[in-house]
Amino acid sequence: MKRVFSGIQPSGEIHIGNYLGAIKNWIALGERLGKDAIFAIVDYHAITQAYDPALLARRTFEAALANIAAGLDPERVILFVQSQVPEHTELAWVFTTQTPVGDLTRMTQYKDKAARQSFVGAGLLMYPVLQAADILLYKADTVPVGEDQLQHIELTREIARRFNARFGATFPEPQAQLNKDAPRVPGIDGKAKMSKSVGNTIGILEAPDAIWEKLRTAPTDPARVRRSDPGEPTRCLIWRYHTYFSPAPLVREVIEPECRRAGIGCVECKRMLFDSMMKELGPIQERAAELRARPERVSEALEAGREQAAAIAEPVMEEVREKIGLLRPGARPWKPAG
Ligand code: AQP
Repeated sequence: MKRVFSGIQPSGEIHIGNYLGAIKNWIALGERLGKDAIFAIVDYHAITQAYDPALLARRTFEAALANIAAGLDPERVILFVQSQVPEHTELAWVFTTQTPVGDLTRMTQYKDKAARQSFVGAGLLMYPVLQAADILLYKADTVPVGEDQLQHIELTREIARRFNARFGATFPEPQAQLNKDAPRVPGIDGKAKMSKSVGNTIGILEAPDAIWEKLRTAPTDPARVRRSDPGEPTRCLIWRYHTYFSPAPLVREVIEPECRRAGIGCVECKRMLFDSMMKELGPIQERAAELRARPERVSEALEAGREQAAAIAEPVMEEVREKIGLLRPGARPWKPAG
């Protein structure tokens, strides 16, 4: 692994699915790779779905703030805003010319999101092409993501392969890297993947009262109708969340056996989960409050990140412009006769 790239959309509040599935992994990779760990708040992706322009800048800033509060150190890694490095969209255009439309219409995320929207913009279809550009612009070989993104990373590999075959070796074929403990965090509805656009999230910066209210009303094992009914933890959303936040011995030695013999009720089990969750989220929320009081720390970090990202992206884009045969400024496409 030489260089990693990953992104997060500012399409709503950063939730525990993003945190467990992606951000925790980013933090660990940042500690190992330093400035070869590159992360972007991908705002051009967020506008592929219905959004409020009055909120986008704030959400973008908040997403950066949440990542830093969660432990991503912008002095160690590169953290920046996608739209501030225009080569992302430029490379995406080049890649659209190399991507069969059929490859895009079969993407599961496109089909799911298109089914939920009354207006389906072409941007939603092109989303994975922009994602390929995000990754390949930095010649990243590793992409730490949640399971929902695996299909997109496979497409990125195909785009790299096709480009290299036509224009000469340029891009690596990147590999996805999953956080094996939480590749697909279920939503608080207990049905779909936790997703900002579905509205089934627990935000990492959400107020503790609001988090408790969501846990309190969340579904549990349907077999436990009365307090005295024994449960099967592996069927229960709350048990799954315990595996993410509670110490393994507590899950193994208390939660699982006590649920099976109806020794604890669901509300008690949810209380224990809430305590474990707040142990992890509490310090993140405190750091977020400190950053809100000194927002210049976030804007300065993003500005430094923009410069560092641009320094990598610009020469790669120039290499692409030359390889695909564009007329470069001041150049002549033939040698003078004689
Ligand atoms: N539920 C999840 N479990 C594990 N990982 C997840 N990720 C998202 N949801 C889960 C991972 O978080 C990273 C950033 O995701 P994103 O915000 O860029 O896009 P997304 O996957 O489309 O996330 P959402 O919340 O579902 O956003 P919307 O609803 O706006 O599309 C990615 O690595 C993702 O895999």
